[in-house]
Amino acid sequence: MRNWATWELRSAFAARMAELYGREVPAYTTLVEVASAVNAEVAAREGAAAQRLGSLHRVTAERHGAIRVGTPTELAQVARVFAAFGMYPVGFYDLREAARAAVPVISTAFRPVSADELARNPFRMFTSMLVTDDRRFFPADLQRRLDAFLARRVLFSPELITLADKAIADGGLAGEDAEAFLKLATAAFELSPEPVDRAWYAELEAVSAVAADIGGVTSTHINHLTPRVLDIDELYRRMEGRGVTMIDTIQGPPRWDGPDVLLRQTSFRALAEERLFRGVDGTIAPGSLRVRFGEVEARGIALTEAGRDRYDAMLAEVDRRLATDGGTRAEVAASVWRERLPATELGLLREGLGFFTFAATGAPAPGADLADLADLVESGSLTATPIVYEDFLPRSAAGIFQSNLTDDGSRDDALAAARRDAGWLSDVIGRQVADPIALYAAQQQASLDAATAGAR
Ligand code: OOG
Ligand code: NI
Repeated sequence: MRNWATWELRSAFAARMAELYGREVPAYTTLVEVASAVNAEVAAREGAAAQRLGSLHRVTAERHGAIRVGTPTELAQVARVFAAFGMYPVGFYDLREAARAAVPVISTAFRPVSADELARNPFRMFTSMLVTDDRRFFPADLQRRLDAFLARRVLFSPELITLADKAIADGGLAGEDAEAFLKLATAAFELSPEPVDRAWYAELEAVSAVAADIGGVTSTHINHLTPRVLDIDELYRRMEGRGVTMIDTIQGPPRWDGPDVLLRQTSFRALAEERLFRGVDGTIAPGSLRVRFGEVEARGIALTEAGRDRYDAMLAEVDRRLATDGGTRAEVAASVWRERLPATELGLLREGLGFFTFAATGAPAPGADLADLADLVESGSLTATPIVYEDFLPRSAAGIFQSNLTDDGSRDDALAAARRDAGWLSDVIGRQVADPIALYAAQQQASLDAATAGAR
């Protein structure tokens, strides 16, 4: 009987999610076709330069998924399932105020954390949880009924959780258990044929379409699965050329002549899906819901804390100029970037804005003075390879949520917010939610220690 290592389970899970989502949302298949074609063309045209942030093989196979759960209990359970796949919580995203529309959730991303595991398979899952006790969205009576509804449902069966715990304890699973685990884990994110209670769904939808999607039904589902593409502007044009209407912007950094940093994302609303609805008199009738979407992303260099501060300041400057001078966001952003961000990797390194891994070239290190890494790279003693950004951006995530909603819902800012932070989330999950910047910094430092070990 074959043994499945954690990463093999993760790869198989990613493949099964793709198969499931492709069956449920056919536009996804179009998106993957177009993304693969663009990737192959960019790699053929630009060669090694195109693959500086990941091989064509990795980039073309790479996906992130998004799911949404309702309660701390559900989040703790899904965290065990993801831990069995070697995916751990990284980053805390509070989307409640990041969007104009009512998005009453906080999120984290479950992903591999070590460079080795990321190289084997980087599958990650953006996971959002409803904040039902946030009065800005849910009055007390609605919260009480919502909590009761959520407490009655079971998203993750006891068999699934038992197998997850076994995989965590043993660092993988043997043949039959692996098959059963993969099957149950995939099925947990399949769209359920169970009829939707029309009145309940509508009541939540009046507050927030996201709340209805999460708390208006008795199951969860994969919301989207996102391929990675090397040229997102080209992909955007080609999808529109195929008659798919994309949201009106690409979220995140603009297109510009310097290095790709962080994350650029765009999306389109998927088609309405047939669902059954139960009316107040108990009769079942067909209808449709339009909650899922297609998304695609291009990944760039991970930024240091200073780099993120620069990024945030540039975003604010873009907003300021747009408000005072007008123009299109893409143009204004590109000029702010040209003014304020170094246009080369070496420039990012010199200003301490980006993360890199270093390797010794064999050339003698000049005086082993490591104070100025950029000088050592420039003189050829060290090579610096950028570290790819593996995480998400709160403003982009909020923008993606929002641009795929038809109704803004309501949020009353005069009422009390519920307090949430990374520590709260860590307590719920029973595991420290990692700080993305600390992970990149540790990776950079480890490479530097190895590269300079001989020089000291
Ligand atoms: C998640 C929205 C955010 C991303 O990649 O930032 C997102 C959701 O819709 O559940 O997908
Ligand atoms: Ni996404």
